[in-house]
Amino acid sequence: MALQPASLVSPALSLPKEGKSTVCLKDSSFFGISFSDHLKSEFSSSALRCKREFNHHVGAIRAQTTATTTPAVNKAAPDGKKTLRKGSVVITGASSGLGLATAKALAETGKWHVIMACRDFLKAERAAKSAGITKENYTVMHLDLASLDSVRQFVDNFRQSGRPLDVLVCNAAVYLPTAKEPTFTAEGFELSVGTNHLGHFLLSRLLLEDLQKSDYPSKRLIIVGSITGNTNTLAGNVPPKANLGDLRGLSGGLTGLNSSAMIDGGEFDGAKAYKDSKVCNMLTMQEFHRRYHEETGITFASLYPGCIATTGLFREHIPLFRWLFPPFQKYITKGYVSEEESGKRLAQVVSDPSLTKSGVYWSWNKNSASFENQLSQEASDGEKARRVWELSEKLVGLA
Ligand code: NDP
Ligand code: PMR
Repeated sequence: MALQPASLVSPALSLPKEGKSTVCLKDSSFFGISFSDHLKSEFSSSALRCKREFNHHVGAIRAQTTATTTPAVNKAAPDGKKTLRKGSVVITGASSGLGLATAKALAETGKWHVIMACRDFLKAERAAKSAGITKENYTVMHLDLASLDSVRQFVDNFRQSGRPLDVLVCNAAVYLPTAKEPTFTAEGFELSVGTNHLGHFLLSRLLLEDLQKSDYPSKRLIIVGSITGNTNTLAGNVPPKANLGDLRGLSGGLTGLNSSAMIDGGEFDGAKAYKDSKVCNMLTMQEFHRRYHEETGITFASLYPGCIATTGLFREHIPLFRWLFPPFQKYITKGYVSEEESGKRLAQVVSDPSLTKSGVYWSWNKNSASFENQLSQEASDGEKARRVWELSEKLVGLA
């Protein structure tokens, strides 16, 4: 049967071209999701064209595994040019999708050693092999973000490995759109926010110290965000919308017992919990920037890599969704990117010398050029960022 993507959305829907436009969506339904009322969304994006002068200024690269005692920049190259040691990057959830594609893109340059921080060791090893990542360019280390003990254990193991930490990428996530009831992490937090936000919050807070110790020229902490957490976009206006409310559920510990499993204190909704977790990711990046950028020189960044409609993120969605979603994104919204392309984008945020600005939420335009995008009002609310930070540090045992 031929697929007719045009029939997937109501004709009442007009999608934005580039730049500033207003989107109006009439009552419509898509993959079981229905809309009420008209949705209006302002799209504003000031495109910033970024040059890719990749590593011209650093010259040749030399491999090195235990760099804690070796300076990042050596003077040993025969041509007299300074050389830079191999960068060391931790990527969470590198066993599939965006994380794996990024690991591959970085490893292929020969300039990075990738620590694949994954919950399933064997799956990660197999994924690295089938992606063709060569042995000397990666290490798999166990990390289950749904357990704070595992996060702490990972940090200990990483430190014992003696590797420096030059870049940390918080990429792993779960998305549970069909769950009727909440499920929980080892410490009893709702699983999506517990994994995507709280696990990464503890990890990045602990590893900040290690990043600070790095002598690499550009140290970065990157937290993957998403368009669906930003209600200033059409995608972010697809119900259920992200909304952290007054954070009463988060302050109650997201346990689903005496308090709600949802950050805003409402009824459990798996799709909303994921989008809320992405708002937390983007707020955390900004709070890191506010607190630590000036003092440490670390670049804090977030990004929307594009709609990678084929990844394992949608594994819990109904089969019809998984079948229709890629052509819908390819032919209707045109927001689709391949895993390979998304990996190149995140690899740029890790290592491109032109993407060192801190506090930025990166996106890419139709020509795959990066630009600094605008976050929604909630995802850029400084006061909310501070409160999410403070509540999160209590929940993970840092305060
Ligand atoms: P995938 O499901 O392919 O990758 C998610 C990764 O997270 C997997 O490696 C998974 O491990 C890992 N993971 C899940 N739970 C845990 C845990 N408890 N501990 C450690 N690792 C865990 O999805 P994507 O590649 O699409 O998602 C990657 C990032 O991109 C996410 O942050 C997502 O929010 C973001 N994103 C994705 C978009 C898309 O269109 N796909 C769009 C915008 C943002 P395992 O292999 O063991 O399951
Ligand atoms: Mg969305 C420009 C339009 C656009 C883009 C870029 C996305 C990205 N989506 C867009 C539009 C729409 N989506 C429209 C108009 C609809 C209703 C017809 C729609 C529906 C939809 C659903 C049901 N979209 C989805 C879902 C999901 O379950 C995905 C989700 O929200 O996961 C949290 C999703 C996504 N759409 C995207 C992206 C990137 C996703 C994946 C979500 C993410 O990782 O943040």
